[in-house]
Amino acid sequence: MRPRTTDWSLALATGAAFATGLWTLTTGQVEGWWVFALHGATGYLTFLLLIPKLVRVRNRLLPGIRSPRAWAGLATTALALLTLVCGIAWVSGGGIVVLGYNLLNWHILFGLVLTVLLSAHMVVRAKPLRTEDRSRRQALRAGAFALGAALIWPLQERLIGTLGLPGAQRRFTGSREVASFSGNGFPIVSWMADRPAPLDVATWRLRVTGLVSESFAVSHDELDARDELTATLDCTGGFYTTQHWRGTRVGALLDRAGVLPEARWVRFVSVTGYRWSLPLEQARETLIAVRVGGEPLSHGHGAPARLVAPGERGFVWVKWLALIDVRAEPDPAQLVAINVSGFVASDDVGG
Ligand SMILES: Nc1nc2c(c(=O)[nH]1)N[C@H]1C(S)=C(S)[C@@H](COP(=O)(O)O)O[C@H]1N2
Ligand SMILES: [Mo]
Repeated sequence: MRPRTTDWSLALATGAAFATGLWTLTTGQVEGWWVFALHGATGYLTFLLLIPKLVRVRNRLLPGIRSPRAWAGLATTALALLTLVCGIAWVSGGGIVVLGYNLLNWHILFGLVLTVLLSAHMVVRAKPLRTEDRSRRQALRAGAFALGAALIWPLQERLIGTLGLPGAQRRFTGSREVASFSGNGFPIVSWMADRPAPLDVATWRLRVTGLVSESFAVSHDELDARDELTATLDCTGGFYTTQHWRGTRVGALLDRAGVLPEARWVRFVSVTGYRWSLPLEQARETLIAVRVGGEPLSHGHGAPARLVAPGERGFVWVKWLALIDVRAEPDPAQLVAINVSGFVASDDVGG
C-alpha cells in the first residue's frame, strides 16, 4: 500500500476501534454482541496496518532515537501494542491485576491515551490523499487488510475455546462472574468517586416528580413490596453478578403519580447527584430494589434503595436514590454528572 493510504487506513481503523470501544461500554443486551466483535476486529485491523507502517518508518525511528519526534513515534507504537496486548490478554482470560487495576482497565486507559496522542500526531503530520492513493488497487489492498482482521476475531474465539482458556467462560460483554446469588456478597463499585455517608433508612424518602399529575414521596418500608426480578449487574470494570432483587416496579410508582401525555423519559437521581435517564417504557420495567437475595440492601450497594435496570450496564443502576423525575427529554448533563458527582458535596446537590 502507498504510504498515505496506509496512514489514513490506520487513522480510520484506530478511530473505529476507539468509537466501538466506547460503544461497548453502553452495550448490555445479548443482541449487541456484534459491537464487541466489531471492536475486536477494528483492534486487529489497527495491529495489521501497524506492520507496514512500522516497516516503512523503522529507519527513522530507531537511529533517530535522540530526536523528540522519534521518541513520540516510539511511545505511540508502544502504547498501541500495550493496548492490543492488554485487550487480547483480557478476553483470553488473563486475571492479572497491576497496581489495583485489571487488564481491561489498563486496556481502556492505554486506548484513551493512544487516541489523544494519535489525534495530536494527525493534526501536525496528516497529509491529504492524492488520486494515486485512492486508486482501485489501493482500496482493494485496504479491503484485504479489513478482511484479514475480520477473520482473526472468530479465529481468536475458536482458539480460546479449544485451549480452554479462562476467557471461554466470559459473558458476551467480556465480564467475569463474581458471587452470583450471594445477597450483599458481591463487589461494591462506584463509577468515579461517589462515597456518601450512610443514609437513615427510617427518615429517607424517594420522591416521584416531574411530568406527573401528583408528585409524592415514598418510604423505604412502602417500597419493600413483592415485586421481584432476577437480573444481572454487569460492570464495565469487567465483572458481572446475577442476583434476586426485590422492591417496587417503577411502573407501579409511575401509575400512582399519573404520567402526563408529554412524558417520554424517566431520570433516576442519587443523593450524590449521580443520575441517569431511561426511555419511559423501559423505565416502567425497571425495579427500585430495597432487598437483594432476601437481605436488606447494604449501604455499599445503595441502601435505602437502588435502581435495577436489566439489560443496562452497571453504571445505569443508580444507587442511594433520592428522586424519580419524569421528563419530556433525556438529560445530556448526566454524562458529566456521573463523572463529577463524588467530587461535589452531596448537601449542595439537593434532591
Ligand atoms: N450513585 C451512584 N450509583 C452508582 C454508581 C455510582 O458511582 N454512584 N456506580 C455505578 C456502577 S459503575 C456500578 S457497576 C454499580 C455497582 O453496584 P454495586 O456497588 O452494588 O456492585 O453501581 C452503579 N450505581
Ligand atoms: Mo461499573
